[in-house]
Amino acid sequence: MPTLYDDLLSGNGYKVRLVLAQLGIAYRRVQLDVIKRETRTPEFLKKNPNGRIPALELDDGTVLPESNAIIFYLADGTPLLPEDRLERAQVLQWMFFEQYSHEPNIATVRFWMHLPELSELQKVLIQPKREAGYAALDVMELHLARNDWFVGGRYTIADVALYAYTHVAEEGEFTLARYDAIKRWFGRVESRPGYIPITQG
Ligand SMILES: N[C@@H](CCC(=O)N[C@@H](CS)C(=O)NCC(=O)O)C(=O)O
Repeated sequence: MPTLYDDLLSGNGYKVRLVLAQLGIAYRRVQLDVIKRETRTPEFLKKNPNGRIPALELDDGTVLPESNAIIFYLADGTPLLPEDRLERAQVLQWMFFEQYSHEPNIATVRFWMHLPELSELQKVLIQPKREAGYAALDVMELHLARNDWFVGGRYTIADVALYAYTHVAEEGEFTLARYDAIKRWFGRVESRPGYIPITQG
């Protein structure tokens, strides 16, 4: 049975929990508190030298970090990842977009809101990150105004990757008021079989 190193606060961890739940895969979950820096212990750094969760430890001891790599691995051969060559590339297209244009802005600002206080650098960076976060939401809104899902007309791990931090963006004080297509897509994601909320371990 695989072991997931995770933190219930983490949207990156939630991507993996959601896919595991929807695929009905049994697993062990180890909670590491990122605010208490429990991912930076010598013991965990041996598993993931990058000191971050999520990381999935497979039965043979291989440790796979990076949320989008983990869900790609889990979803391969299931309806959550298309077989078509172009559609697989489009899934990756949205997952790279998530990691470059979305998560470093929306997830980071949300995380900062959970800290007792911001550093001077964080105070400077928060406004540009907020603007870049809204730019990513605009791109999603444009796509979802014309499409029910991100790739191939059906629910895939591209939706999982983007849903994880978008649906909690308001915790980072992003307003979703003008994003009607995104809010309708939330409803579609939340009605998929096996859906679990971010708070569920
Ligand atoms: N690109 C990575 C990002 C992982 C990441 O930033 N994890 C955060 C929690 S969401 C973490 O472990 N932070 C603890 C630290 O940096 O010490 C992924 O998608 O998995």
